[in-house]
Amino acid sequence: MNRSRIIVTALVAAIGLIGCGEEKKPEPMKKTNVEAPPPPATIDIKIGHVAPLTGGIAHLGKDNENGARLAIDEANAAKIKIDGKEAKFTLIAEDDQADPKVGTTVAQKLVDAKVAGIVGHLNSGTTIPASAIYNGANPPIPMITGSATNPKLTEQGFKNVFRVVGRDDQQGPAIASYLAATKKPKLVAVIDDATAYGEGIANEVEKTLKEAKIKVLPREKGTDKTTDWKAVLTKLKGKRADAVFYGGMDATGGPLVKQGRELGMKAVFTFGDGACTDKMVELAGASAEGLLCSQAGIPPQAADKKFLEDYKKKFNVDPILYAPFTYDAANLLIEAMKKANSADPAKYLPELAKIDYKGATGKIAFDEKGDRKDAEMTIFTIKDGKLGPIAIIKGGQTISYEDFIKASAPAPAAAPAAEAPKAEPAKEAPKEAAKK
Ligand code: ABU
Repeated sequence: MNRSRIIVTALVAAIGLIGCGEEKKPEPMKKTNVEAPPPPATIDIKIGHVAPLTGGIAHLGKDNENGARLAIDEANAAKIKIDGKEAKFTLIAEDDQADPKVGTTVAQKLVDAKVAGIVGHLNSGTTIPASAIYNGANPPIPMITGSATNPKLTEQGFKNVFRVVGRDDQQGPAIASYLAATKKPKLVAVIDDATAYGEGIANEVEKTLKEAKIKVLPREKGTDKTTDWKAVLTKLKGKRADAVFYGGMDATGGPLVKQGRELGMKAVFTFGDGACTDKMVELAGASAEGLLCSQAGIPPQAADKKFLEDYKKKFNVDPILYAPFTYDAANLLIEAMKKANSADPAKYLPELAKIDYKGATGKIAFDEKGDRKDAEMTIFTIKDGKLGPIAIIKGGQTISYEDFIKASAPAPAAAPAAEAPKAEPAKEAPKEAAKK
């Protein structure tokens, strides 16, 4: 292309561009009276959670805390309205170290922080003294434990105290009766860790065994820190007990069964809920095989499927023991606030007392003492290195775990049930199992 043709082509292109591209001046912003809507009014609601987050049973404390945290996070995502305002829930998680003194200090701290409700504590030994602090607040602060099983908690007459698991005067008879019916021991050794929980459940077990005319050796004791049981076990080995019941937690129960087997004891080792976890396998290895234990509710794997999925997604682990129950406890507080349309403890407490709620652990309603009506008890064993449920006791009736799952609708997440011991399971727990 020669020079003049290039110039002509460029001019035509430029004229074309001017013709096609109408230059529009930006219109000046029109003034309008429409302004951005104000952010919704919010109401900040603090809920306390207390459990041991340090020490030998910190894994159980975290399990409890996770359950409550999931409920709080879900409530925030749901943008619940209370008194016309969007509720912003905050979980204040405290560590009571499973120590009754620390428990009351932490309880006072939460009262001073003006929490609207409490999920906790984990241990009976901390929950009972802490409940007096929450009861003494003005107004009393509603508290729901998802794990403390000593009956004394709800026998104090405090109207602000609730429990979503069963009690040890249900659990003790349930595990003792199952042991008696399936293993038929003639002589049983009973050990406890000298805590409110450990001593209390051991007393209930001993009472039930004696009522069944089974001999019980004089009580042996440790503490909630004992991990060397050799002196106690050596003494018991000489007595040739057919079974050993230990009232205490898994951190001390694991070493107990391990050392018992190392000493050559053939007795059936039996535990309550504090030592009815997978941690027993971790701590005792093959020595844990065949042990019997109980939990004061449905097993975690039988909880609502959506809860189990959401829990796994959020924390990347499965619940260990009572996380489904602390999840329900937090949701119960929130539900009562919704019903009262208020987070004022004085206003929502009456709604909590009369609540009828379908939770991840089933239907929940409280009796006049604040205990869960019709709480289930579950019996477990360890088979092939896995803790699995074998029987459910409810309303004095014992049914196999398979039958319980079949009868539950909608079907919960299936968990492989461990094989029941060969002897006939108890058809009915003794009177105490149904007593409240
Ligand atoms: N229920 C077993 C562990 C908690 C307690 O001290 O009651």
